[in-house]
Amino acid sequence: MVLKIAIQKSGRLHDDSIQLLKDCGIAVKNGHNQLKTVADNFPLEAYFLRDDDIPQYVEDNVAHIGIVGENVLFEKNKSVDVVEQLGFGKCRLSIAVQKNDQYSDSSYLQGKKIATSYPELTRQFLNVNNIQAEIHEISGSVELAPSIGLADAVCDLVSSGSTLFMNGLKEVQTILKSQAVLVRSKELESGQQALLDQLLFRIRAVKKAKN
Ligand code: PRT
Ligand code: ZN
Repeated sequence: MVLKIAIQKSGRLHDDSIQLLKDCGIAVKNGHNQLKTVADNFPLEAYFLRDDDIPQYVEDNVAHIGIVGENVLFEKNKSVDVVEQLGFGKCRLSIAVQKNDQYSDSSYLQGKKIATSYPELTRQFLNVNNIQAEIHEISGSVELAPSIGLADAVCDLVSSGSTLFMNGLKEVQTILKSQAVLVRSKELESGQQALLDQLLFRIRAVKKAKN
């Protein structure tokens, strides 16, 4: 019996994910040159994937559990259970406009064009607020869109805000606060659930020790 975990291969969640396992006493070699690896001292196998693919792998029970940002999880809307918020990878998904624009509330966006890598979450926000706006999906360099005339506003991830600032944008409304979470397949067998319970016990102890 082995518990398979999906972890980001490289990027903002990778190091903290590996460190969390390490703090739990589980040694996983980092996956920069490998796509999967077996832990030394816990029946755990790690798969290193793009974060965007992690919800699907877990929904399909190819990976039993995974670590992914809530932003990606909610955008993808896959059928998995959130087991625990992990306290790292914190950021927010926010609307930003050019720094001289006068944004009072979301009605500003009526009829405008919004560039984002998060079309579903943006659409939900617009629907809830009864705004008709055009969503322009792009996969990277979203912050550039207003200055090159591609969009009037962006909906993008922010942590320090310096990327927005450097691109002449200002954050005007947060639509989602996000952090990394541990997710679980809905199809775990009892043996895997028992391993997850052991892992979770350790994760909670680690979190407690840090507070
Ligand atoms: O290759 P792969 O698809 O796995 O990685 P990726 O490039 O899609 O994601 P990556 O590694 O950039 O981010 C992984 C996850 O980290 C995200 O899905 C979030 O859950 C979380 N996270 C936390 C962030 C940030 N903070 C963050 N600041 N993801 C992206 N950013 C971006 C932000 O959009 C801005 O462009 O980082 C830039 C710098 O942010 P500022 O505000 O500090 O300037
Ligand atoms: Zn990604």
